[in-house]
Amino acid sequence: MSIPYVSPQEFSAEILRHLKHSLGKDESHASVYDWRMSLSLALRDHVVDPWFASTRRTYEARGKRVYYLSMEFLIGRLIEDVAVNLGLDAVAEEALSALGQDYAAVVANEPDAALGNGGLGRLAACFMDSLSTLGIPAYGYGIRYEHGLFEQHFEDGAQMETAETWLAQRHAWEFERPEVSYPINFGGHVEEHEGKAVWRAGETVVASAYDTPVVGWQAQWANTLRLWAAKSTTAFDLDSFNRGDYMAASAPEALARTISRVLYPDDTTDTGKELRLKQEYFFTSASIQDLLRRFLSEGGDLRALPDFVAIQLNDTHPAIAGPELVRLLIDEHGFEVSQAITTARSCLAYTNHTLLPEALERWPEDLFIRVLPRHHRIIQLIEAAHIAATGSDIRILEHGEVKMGELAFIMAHHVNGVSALHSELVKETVFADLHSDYPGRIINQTNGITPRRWLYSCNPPLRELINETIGTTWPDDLQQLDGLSVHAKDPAFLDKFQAAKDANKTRLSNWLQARDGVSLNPDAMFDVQIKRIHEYKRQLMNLLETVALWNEIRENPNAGWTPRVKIFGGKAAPGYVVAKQIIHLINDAAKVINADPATREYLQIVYPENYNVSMAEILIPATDLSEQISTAGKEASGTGNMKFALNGAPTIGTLDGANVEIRDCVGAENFFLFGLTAAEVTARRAVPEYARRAVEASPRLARVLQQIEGGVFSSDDKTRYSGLVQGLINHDYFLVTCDFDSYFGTQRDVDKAFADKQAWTRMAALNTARVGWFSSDRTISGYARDIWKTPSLISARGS
Ligand code: 26Q
Repeated sequence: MSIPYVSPQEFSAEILRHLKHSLGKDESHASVYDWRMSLSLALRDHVVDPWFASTRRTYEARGKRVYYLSMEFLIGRLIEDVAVNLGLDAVAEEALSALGQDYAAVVANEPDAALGNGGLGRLAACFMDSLSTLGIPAYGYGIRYEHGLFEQHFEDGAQMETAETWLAQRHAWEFERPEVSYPINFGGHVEEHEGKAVWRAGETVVASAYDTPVVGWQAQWANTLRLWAAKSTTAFDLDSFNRGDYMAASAPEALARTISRVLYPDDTTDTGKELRLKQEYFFTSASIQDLLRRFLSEGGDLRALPDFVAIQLNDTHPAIAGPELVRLLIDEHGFEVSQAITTARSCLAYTNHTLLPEALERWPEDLFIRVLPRHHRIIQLIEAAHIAATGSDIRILEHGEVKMGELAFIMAHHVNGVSALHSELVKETVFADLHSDYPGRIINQTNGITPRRWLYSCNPPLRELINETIGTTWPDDLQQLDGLSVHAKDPAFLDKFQAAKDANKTRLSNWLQARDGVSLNPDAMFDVQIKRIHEYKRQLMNLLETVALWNEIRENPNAGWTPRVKIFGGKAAPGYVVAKQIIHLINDAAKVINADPATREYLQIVYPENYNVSMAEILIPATDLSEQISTAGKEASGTGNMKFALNGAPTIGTLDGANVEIRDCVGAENFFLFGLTAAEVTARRAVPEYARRAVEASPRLARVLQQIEGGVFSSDDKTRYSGLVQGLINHDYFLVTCDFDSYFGTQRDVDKAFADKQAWTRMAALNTARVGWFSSDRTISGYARDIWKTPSLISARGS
């Protein structure tokens, strides 16, 4: 499959045809929305042929398909993504300009598809891109949330949340499939008839499919992202309506729809919520029913299912897939229990994304029995088989809870961590016992990012420089960036590299000026920390360092300070009180520090509201310094860290997650390392009063804490932060106090390094050159090779 050439003139005509026939508008009355929809539909037309061809080829190959089950797909915008993969990016821009439209404005009109919280959801989106680029037959399965992640704004510095409404406008990329639907049962009870279990459900909703084609690089392949929406089984109740009871008439529909209404905004666990469990079962059951229907319709024998079906569980959220598949094999297809369990396990693999023990999903057993009585019984059978096979002490059902991590592990043929360090810690900590029960089951697949979105399309100046330096075939073979290394000695190349960075900094400054009326000093170092707000990610430590720096600049204004803009971005879970205090404190500190004439030249704090994927695409290319400062052992991998390095921003960071591997690739001399190691963190926690001692040992830190506690940044409410500060001194589980001095000192090394312009640019360029390994194409090749055993169906790529 190759992409047929389309001229800008032809493409203009296609856009106009959609404007007229799909939008019902003529040119003189068209709004930006109308142009955006017409452009999207014109692009979508070009995806259909590669999509059909891929489906046909998959069918003819009679091979294995991958099913990626994820509660989250954090997609962002799609216009540029699709245009770039179709090779129509320049054509689309020219076509719209010829129609008198501002291409950038039309692209920016698209709302982000924010069907995810953060790293896990964005990883799923990058994986979909790579699966298509590599030509691996795959379906992504998830939920078509009516409301994605909430929108954030600040009121007097405090986070406020409002509902996100991406579906208020038509979604241009999807195809509704009303004919593809499945009943999903909940509740009721289980009856036994002659040794056969029959589940009499209490309630049934319908899962209805919406398909979005996902086209890969150069349109060589396209897979499907199938998202499920919940609908009612009962038709509209006309009797109630005729009686005038309008509420009752629409009640069943409203009740059913709540299941796919909103994404849970917590990115650890928000335990015990019945609706969350229903969401998990809803999309998992629909997906399993769908893949079984496809398999059987192709004439498959279910005993051979594992040769044709690879199901990947994105964390434990779809862990009910194990019991659901076992249930269907036993209750509907006559399998014996042990045969059903073995078959299901051979299909399933599980990716773990967290070590925080409190973040492992557990459900109260009584709630679980109420919602999924048949599955509870199946889990007992799975647990019994596990104990019989291993003699293990580990239980799935324990202390009145259903432990989803243990369930996912026991029902998977492989379990993987997401960075080298994380996978080792998975073996040593959360799953140590299961690791010895099932040696060899845990493996590593270090995360990656798609270079199409995270370099090619978000960073045009650097993309063009790379094209002219090493040619244009790097986007699906990112290790080619290595070819830039030799140029990192060439002052002319470095000048161009710096010019690209400066252009991106200007673009960011203009965007911020237009959006928020904020001006940035373009000569300052742009120091960026963007990610969900979490205590373990330590935005608070970054803020403490900022205040300490402010103090020192005030005391010694003529010491030749390196100007910095500290940029923060990210949302806190609405119920996470400490994270919200941290946001408030950053905004309060920004107000005071930004208003200080004595330091204004050297230090500025910026916290744009509502950080999302589209904002990341503007911030990352403009970044000079990447903040990856989590407590060692807590960040499973990180993927933002990879995006920054790829776009030429050196990291200041701890030995945590994929930072370790990034540092190995870029070289220790091109990475600003500080802080305790994971082993030292564990040891330090055993020291009594470690936080208090650390504060006493650091006058610089003690002073900052006194200022915050004393109300220097909260003159309207002097005690606002006393709880936050006392929490640090008395508990500080994430060792902010212990790493503070090391962090502050390393930041001063960064200041010095940044002052030597050419040396800095060289370091930045070497970061870009040496992180090609972090392409999600490499990650997906690893999953395909080690877990799924699926070949590429693109002839040129056979893996
Ligand atoms: C679970 C139950 C109930 C409610 C919410 C949740 C929930 C939702 C989202 C739990 C976790 C998440 C998301 C976790 C996440 O994004 N983890 C990140 O995954 C990345 C991809 O592997 C890693 O790079 C990050 O290190 C990890 O934090």
